[in-house]
Amino acid sequence: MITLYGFAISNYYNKVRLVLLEKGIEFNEVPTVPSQEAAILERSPLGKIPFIKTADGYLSESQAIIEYLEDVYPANPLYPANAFERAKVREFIQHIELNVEQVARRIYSEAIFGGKVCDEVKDEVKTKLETGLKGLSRLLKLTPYALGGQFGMADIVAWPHLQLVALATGNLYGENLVAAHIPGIDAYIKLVESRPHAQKVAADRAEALEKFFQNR
Ligand SMILES: N[C@@H](CCC(=O)N[C@@H](CS)C(=O)NCC(=O)O)C(=O)O
Repeated sequence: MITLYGFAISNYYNKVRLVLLEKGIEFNEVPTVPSQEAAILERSPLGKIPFIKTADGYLSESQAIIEYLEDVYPANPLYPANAFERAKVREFIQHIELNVEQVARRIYSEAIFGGKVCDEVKDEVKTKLETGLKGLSRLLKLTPYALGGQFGMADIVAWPHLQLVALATGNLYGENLVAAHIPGIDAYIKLVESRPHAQKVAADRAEALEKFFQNR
């Protein structure tokens, strides 16, 4: 049985959790916060979440995890059967994480958690994020799912990341940069959230966020 470590306010945790739910894989969850403690660093080399425990050992990095899950549990496939289409999904995921989510991550401390980010970083992130989002809009099809008519890995990755980037940019710049560069994104998010597993992940995220902000 797979054990998933992390917490429900994390977009990367929710990406892995949604894969587990959509594929119908049985799993346990162990609430875990990122940490530099030796016991966590042995399982996830930078102390980040999510990570999983498998029959063969621990595995970190959400993309490595979901690829592993797809390989080991082929039922309910979330990647297309065709090799080129599969590569296009991976191209999309790489792009959204490298050029959109990881760029936006630098402003979360102020945009979401009430910390402070210097103006230089805010300006740099905005420029890079606009470039990343323009690129993303060239890959996105929204017909009606991210890359075509079939729900799959591209949606599982786009859904948590784009919502967070939309929230963060709206809060910090007074403009939701995701909506500004990707027309139709709100309807797409609603479409993904019409799926029962996404609804569960969204409800658990809302509850975890409420608790997180109450306890600060
Ligand atoms: N590339 C990693 C990113 C995971 C990540 O950034 N997790 C955050 C929580 S959303 C974390 O653990 N942050 C703590 C830290 O950066 O030290 C993945 O795909 O799993």
